[in-house]
Amino acid sequence: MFGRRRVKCCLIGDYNVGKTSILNSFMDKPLENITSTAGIDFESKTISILSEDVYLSVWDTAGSERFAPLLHSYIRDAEIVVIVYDTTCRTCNLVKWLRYVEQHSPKVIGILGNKTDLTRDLREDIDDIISPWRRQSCKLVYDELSSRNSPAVKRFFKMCLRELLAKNEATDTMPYIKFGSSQQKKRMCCT
Ligand SMILES: Nc1nc2c(ncn2[C@@H]2O[C@H](COP(=O)(O)OP(=O)(O)OP(=O)(O)O)[C@@H](O)[C@H]2O)c(=O)[nH]1
Ligand SMILES: [Mg+2]
Repeated sequence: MFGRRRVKCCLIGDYNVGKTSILNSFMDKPLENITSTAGIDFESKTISILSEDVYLSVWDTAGSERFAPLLHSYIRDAEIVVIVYDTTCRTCNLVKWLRYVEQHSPKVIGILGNKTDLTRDLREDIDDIISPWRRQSCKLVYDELSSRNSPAVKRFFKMCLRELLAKNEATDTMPYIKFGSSQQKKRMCCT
């Protein structure tokens, strides 16, 4: 019998920063006509990393304030939480999101600036903003890209996974699921 590691990753961040676009890009799905997320959605696929197959489920949350009460229950058991922000916008509440994620102590926090195909604005401030979180026990993975660049999006998720797997104690306690089809997908809507 074969088994593979199961990892949950949550995408969070302000409304309209591109979380769904990032997820679609990761899944090789179209980026046109994406509508604002209502509630929670997830996609999953198996990724080969450090010579093993990892079953990664990526949960896409709604940035709209009215869905904020839902977030806690989805982030609670996520080993990776990725905060997406818009590189063209100075008011993406990065600190607010970092504080929020901190309460849940994920093993890896990803900070992903999106929309680099447009003019950047926030870049110079990022190091100052995230440096206090670098001193914490969780791993911080930071990058900037455009959701239009699917290889870069995939590299970012792999980087997060690699950091997670590198944490020995984390890998020891991760639950396993039975080997199934190479790609699985399920949707939920909590509106
Ligand atoms: N130029 C550009 N536009 C992008 C990029 N990523 C997303 N967008 C656009 O930004 C808008 C919002 O994208 P979404 O993926 O729906 O953003 P979201 O964070 O999921 O939004 P909510 O679900 O409402 O929280 C859409 O019009 C996208 O086409 C990018 O990398 N470059
Ligand atoms: Mg969305």
